[in-house]
Amino acid sequence: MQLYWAPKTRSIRILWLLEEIGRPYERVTLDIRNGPQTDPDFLRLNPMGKVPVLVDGEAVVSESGAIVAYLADRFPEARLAPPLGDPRRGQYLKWLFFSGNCIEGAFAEKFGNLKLPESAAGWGSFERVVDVLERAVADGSWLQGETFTAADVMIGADLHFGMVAFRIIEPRPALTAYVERCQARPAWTRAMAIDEAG
Ligand SMILES: N[C@@H](CCC(=O)N[C@@H](CS)C(=O)NCC(=O)O)C(=O)O
Repeated sequence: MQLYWAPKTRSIRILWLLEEIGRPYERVTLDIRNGPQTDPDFLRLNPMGKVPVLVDGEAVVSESGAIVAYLADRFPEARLAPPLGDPRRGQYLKWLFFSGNCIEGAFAEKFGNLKLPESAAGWGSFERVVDVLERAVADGSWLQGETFTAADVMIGADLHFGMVAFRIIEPRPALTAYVERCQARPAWTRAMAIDEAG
């Protein structure tokens, strides 16, 4: 299993998840400042020319939400996803998709200082997304109660970007505490060390 990745990018989601899973994987580091993501060989893996990409035998997966979903199902022994048929899977999938469908848009709105009609923007507004996230973690546990899942990897990494890396989300006690819970996980520490070294 190979992870094509670059330091200080959305690849941290997959690094963190792979460290949670604890199965062997190989890292293929791309220096995206120098353009290897536009090489034809890489574009065959991801025509978007973006990292992360996971190659697992014949399976080639891009888009971090899809990679996270794939890996959590691929290694059920890691217990990072409710199994098929479990009603908790509904909320689990909601949070996986919330990252790409709502948080990415909200962050773009903030970075680009955009103002779109809330009823037309799929994420409503930056404030609405942050309010929903705050309520989701307000009880001091994970998104699905006492059980840490791969959805926490997606949302936790996004909140890290928003609150720590880019500081576009003002600190709020519940969000800060949630990010700290994520950062306290040994797998997060290992992933960050790899990211720093990369
Ligand atoms: N929707 C993609 C976004 C991936 C993405 O934008 N990756 C950036 C780094 S964070 C990248 O590879 N940029 C290189 C480029 O666009 O040339 C995902 O969630 O995986």
